[in-house]
Amino acid sequence: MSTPGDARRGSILAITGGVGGAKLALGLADELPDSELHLLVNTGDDFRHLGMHISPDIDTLLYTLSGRSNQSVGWGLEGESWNAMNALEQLGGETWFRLGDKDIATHLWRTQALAEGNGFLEVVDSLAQRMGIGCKIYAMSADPVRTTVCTDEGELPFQHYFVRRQCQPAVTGFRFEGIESARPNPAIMEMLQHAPPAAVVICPSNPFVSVDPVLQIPGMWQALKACSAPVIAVSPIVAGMAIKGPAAKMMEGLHMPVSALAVARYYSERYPGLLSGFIIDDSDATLESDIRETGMNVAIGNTVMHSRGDKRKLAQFVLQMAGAS
Ligand code: FO1
Repeated sequence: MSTPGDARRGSILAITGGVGGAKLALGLADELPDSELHLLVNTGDDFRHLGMHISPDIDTLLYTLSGRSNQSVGWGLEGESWNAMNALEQLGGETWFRLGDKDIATHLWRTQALAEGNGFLEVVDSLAQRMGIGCKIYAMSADPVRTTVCTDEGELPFQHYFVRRQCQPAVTGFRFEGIESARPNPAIMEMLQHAPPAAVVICPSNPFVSVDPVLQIPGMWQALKACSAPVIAVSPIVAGMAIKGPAAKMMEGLHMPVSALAVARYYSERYPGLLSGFIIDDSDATLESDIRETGMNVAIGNTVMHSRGDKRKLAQFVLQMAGAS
């Protein structure tokens, strides 16, 4: 990994969900020494499926950071074969959630490790090590939190809304089952209290189903706010559209304007005083003064990450703002 630049004063804690957040995480991994990057990941999308424990956001990060992710869809592994799914289909089994043969190995390994009594946090750590990932990946909690999407057709478990129903039902809200009793990852609380990072970055992940489950673990956002680090978010909405996934559709369902400003206001109302900086895309430059009114600094740059170079440049931009905040 490359040498750190001028703006850096220590480690970075990045909060992320799946595909969108993993892009910036990869840029940060290219920029920072392994020991200085800590990734705090949503596990609200996890579910049990076909007898296996699936952790989509953790796996998206594992595959992205180990250079093996399927670049065209963002999740799963490159060069997959689908023999198990095809055979399952012939048996009349459930195939709406596409699990490639190699991906299944990850789920089998994790499910067995958990069944043998290993803790979830240790299992995540072990998988990262086995995949040769140097930076630290922290699940938000060892306790199960499961995102449920409230829709005009009733409540749906997250993957049923997202994959099985293709985000068709209109969203009316969200519930994070189990969150009241979930304990934050103790390593993160320890870090925030005794060795705070130089900055906390909220990746351009979905605010409602990727970032909220992490921040709403009891004590989590308060500990982030109380630590000395600036907290900087990158808008997942660019020019009134979500770069990836259903964030824009969800905002419409929640009767919110679809804009980076609405995301900034959402974070500042839900987590007062947490964010000190907000990064928006060049195409949203006219929103700057309204976002500043929420009390945050605003930085404007290219936040759309197509190439590896784009990811790295956005990471540099984030680190610059972190150094300046
Ligand atoms: N997303 C899909 O849209 N369709 C799928 O069939 C699918 C399978 C899948 C398998 C393993 C995995 O780790 C992720 C998978 N995803 C799939 C992505 C996943 O549902 C979402 O990326 C996240 O949960 C949202 O962040």
